[in-house]
Amino acid sequence: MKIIELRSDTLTQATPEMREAMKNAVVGDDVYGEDPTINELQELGAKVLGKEAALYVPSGTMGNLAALLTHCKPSEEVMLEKNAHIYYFERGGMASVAGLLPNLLDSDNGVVKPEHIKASFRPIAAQDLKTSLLVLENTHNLCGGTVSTVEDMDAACETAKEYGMKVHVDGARLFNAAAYLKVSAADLIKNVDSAMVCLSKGLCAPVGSLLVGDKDFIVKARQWRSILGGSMRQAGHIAAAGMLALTKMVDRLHIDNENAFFLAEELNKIDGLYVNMAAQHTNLIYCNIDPKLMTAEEFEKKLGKRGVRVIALKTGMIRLVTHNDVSIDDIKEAVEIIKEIC
Ligand code: TLP
Repeated sequence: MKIIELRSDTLTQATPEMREAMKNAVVGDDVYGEDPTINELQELGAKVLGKEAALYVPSGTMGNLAALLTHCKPSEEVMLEKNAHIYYFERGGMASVAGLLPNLLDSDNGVVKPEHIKASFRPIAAQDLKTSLLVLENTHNLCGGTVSTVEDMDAACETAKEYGMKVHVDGARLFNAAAYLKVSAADLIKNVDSAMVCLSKGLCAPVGSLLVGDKDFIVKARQWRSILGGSMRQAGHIAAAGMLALTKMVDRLHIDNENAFFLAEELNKIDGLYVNMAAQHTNLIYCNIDPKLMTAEEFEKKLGKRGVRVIALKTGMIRLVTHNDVSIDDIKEAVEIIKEIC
């Protein structure tokens, strides 16, 4: 049976060019700073993202956690949107490993505005608590892959700085946001202190993320990466795929965003399914299912049996994600199967 994989862009397979590059990579021991491919990837990542330095980490989760540990001390507070991936999906690492208290913010569909920050800020004098960091997520996963603009990012940063907070961006899909807005990823994060971007999602590397910031931040984050068990020795083999992720795959992300828009419009034509098109910016589609039709879990199961893989990630909703391994024809085929099932 043919499989149309729409659960996540994390399921993308390395391209043939990446496989070749991984085989031929020149490598060394990265703990000694001697892996030339990792060094090259970090230099390129820093350049592309407009920061002084970059650190190659095994996963987005580790990149985010290393950033929290670097910016904050235990018992301090971190502001983040109430559906943030760090809060929702990262197994409570911010509390259990970093000892940090979350202060959950409201947002406009994942976009954190100055008023949301101001409404939740608790003055140090009242609470004897330091709020040291604001986390922004762009694109925002659970809010529908929604995008914060350059202006939104800058305004949030300005407010964070007024309150003495640093700013970290969970930019797992920052390049999808940049493609949607037709701006550079560097412009989106020019005023933040650190950002994590994933090479392993829409960019198709098998594994790996980059954490960027100033040199001092990256020196400290490197120590945290080591403590977290993320030093990877001859990981130049996978970093070689990361190089191609940055050089060859960024420019095609607009296709995934456009395919998702097409798919979302098609889903909206089916009775009992509903996608909020106002929030349909990038490659993640969150589709509401009328409970009279079936539950999201039933929908996931029924589609799965027909080879269309989706995921019931939120109550009453399924998520579908477009990426390099699903063509527009695959999407049209998936739509026909969805129609039949509904
Ligand atoms: N997201 C995954 C799942 O964990 C839900 C997905 O399929 O979307 N930040 C954001 C915004 C993410 O969406 C993810 C992964 C991460 C961080 C974590 O990245 P990894 O999986 O590399 O640790």
